[in-house]
This record gives sequence, C-alpha cells and structure tokens, in this order.
Amino acid sequence: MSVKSVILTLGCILVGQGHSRIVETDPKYRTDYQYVRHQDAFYKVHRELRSWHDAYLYCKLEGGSLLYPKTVEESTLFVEMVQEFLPNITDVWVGAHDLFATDIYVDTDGIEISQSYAPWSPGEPVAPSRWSTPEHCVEMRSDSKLNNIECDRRRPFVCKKLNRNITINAACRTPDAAFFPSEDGTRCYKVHRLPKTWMDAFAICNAEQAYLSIINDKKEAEFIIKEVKSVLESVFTDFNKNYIAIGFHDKTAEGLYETIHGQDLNSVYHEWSSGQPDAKRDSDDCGALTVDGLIDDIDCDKQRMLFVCERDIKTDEEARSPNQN
Ligand SMILES: [Ca+2]
Ligand SMILES: [Ca+2]
Ligand SMILES: [Ca+2]
Repeated sequence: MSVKSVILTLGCILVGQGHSRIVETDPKYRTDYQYVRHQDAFYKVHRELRSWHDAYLYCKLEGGSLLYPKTVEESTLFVEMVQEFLPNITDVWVGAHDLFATDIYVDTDGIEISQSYAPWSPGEPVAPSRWSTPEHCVEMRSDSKLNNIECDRRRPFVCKKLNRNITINAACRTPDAAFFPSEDGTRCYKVHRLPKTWMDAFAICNAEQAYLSIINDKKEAEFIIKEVKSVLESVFTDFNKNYIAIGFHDKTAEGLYETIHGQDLNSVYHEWSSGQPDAKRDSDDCGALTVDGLIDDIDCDKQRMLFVCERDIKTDEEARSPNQN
C-alpha cells in the first residue's frame, strides 16, 4: 500500500470519526515535505545514508527535526513511509539518543522516550560495557522495534516539521528566518557560523533549498566578505580564516572552471589571486574567495571555512519555468 493510499485511508477513517479530511497539498511547507493531517505535521524521507549526527544536522538545516515517533499512530506512519520510500532498508535512524547521560534515552525535544512510546527490541538497549563500542544512538528496525547502536553507522532517516511551528520569511520566500534579502531584493543570503569543508557547505546550502554563493561581480564579492567578517568574532572553533567557500569548481573536468550552476567562470567574478589557479593537487578542485576579495582553487574536503548560502527570489511565474537563468 502506498503512503498516499495509507494517508487517504487514514483520512477516510478520520473523516468517519468526525475529523477533517487529510489534505496533502495544503498547508504548505517546503516542496520536498509531505503534509499528514492526522499529525498536523510535514515529513520527508531521506534515502541517502548518513551518520546519526549528520541526520540530526540535516533535519535541522531543513528547518525540522529528526523524527522520533512518539505514539503508536506516528510509529505506524513511520513504518509505512519507510516501506514506501525505502523498500530494501531494514534499519532507519530515529531522533533518540543517550548522548547526555548513559542509559537515559531522550528524543530531540529532550524528553525521555520511556515517557511517550519506547518499543525496544527484546534485550535492548544493550548497556555499555568496557569492551564494546558505545551505542548512543537509536534506530528503528523493520519490525518497528528500537535498537541502540553506534552513532557513526550510516542509515536513512525521516525529518519532521510541526505545522504550528512554521514561520514564513516572506521577503526570501522560505520558512528559514535566517535568510535576508539583498539591497535590490532579487536574492537572499544566509551567513553560516559553522565552518565547513567546501563539499559540506555545498550540501548544507542544498538542504536549505539555496546554493553555495556564486559571486557574480565585485560588488557581491565585497558584500559577502563584509557579511562573513561580521560573524568572525562569534565563531570559536578553529578554521581557515583567509578563505570563504564559494560556488565554483573544476571537479567535472580538470582545469575547466565553472560555477556550480554550470556557467563558465569567466561569465561571473573571476579575479584570481596571484599565481592562481595552481591546482597543486588533484584535490584542489573547489572555489574559494579570499578575504582580500580574490579567488583561489583549494581542496574540497579538508580545510574548513565560513560560507554563505544564496537564494534567487523568483516570481511565481518564473518558478513555473525553471530553465530561465
Ligand atoms: Ca543495541
Ligand atoms: Ca550571486
Ligand atoms: Ca590554489
């Protein structure tokens, strides 16, 4: 049975009980989330495999939280979603852990799961021993039972957003309040305070339905540098302060520098630092802006930098014909 038919079936049952019908298209959150009326919440199944910590982070970046089904009804929905979207997968992360204190399993709201719904597999959670790797994170198996396991295992996961928690950032047409519009109102930016590698920065902007900023002209370069400098003082971890990750690369063809939207680098801002690009190593395939306002090719997955995500603000008309650039 598909999730759609499950939702419709549940909807009909609920209608029979005097509740309103489940509608999938309204209200709206992100286009990649599906609304389920009996939970008054939106859900997204992530097929890609991630560690528990990354699953937690990606749900946050999307504005939601890693789903922990707190009721039998939501657990049933969870299993149906997994069967529909992940047919060959047996184990899926849920938003529960004992990272705060051993053996106290809490959900992402910090509430001990034994107070809501905690269907552990027989014999689980296995208590830590001196000889075993700690199992601080919780997965749900195909039999809908919970198991604690090492957090760095890679599993698919489901994110959830409660309808009542949605805010709309109208100027930037996103639920994410951290985006702010440019002076001319044609694009929006979000400055991240967590330094990341180029590849992680790309993935994070993508999760936010935005893109790693593409520097179109000198004015935008200066703007991005000013914004990043304004948050430098509030970043306490160690990272490369000379670079800002930006959206160009030569990953697809060595020496062919393009923006992440496939435009020739020469069609956007491309004032190289002296002696650049040097492509010292094969891994120097990713774009950075120096704090002096010049560009450089750097490694994609080693040094961590600050970055800015960018969103074009399209009119509804433009959004319907996505190939306009
Ligand atoms: Ca276990
Ligand atoms: Ca731009
Ligand atoms: Ca270089």
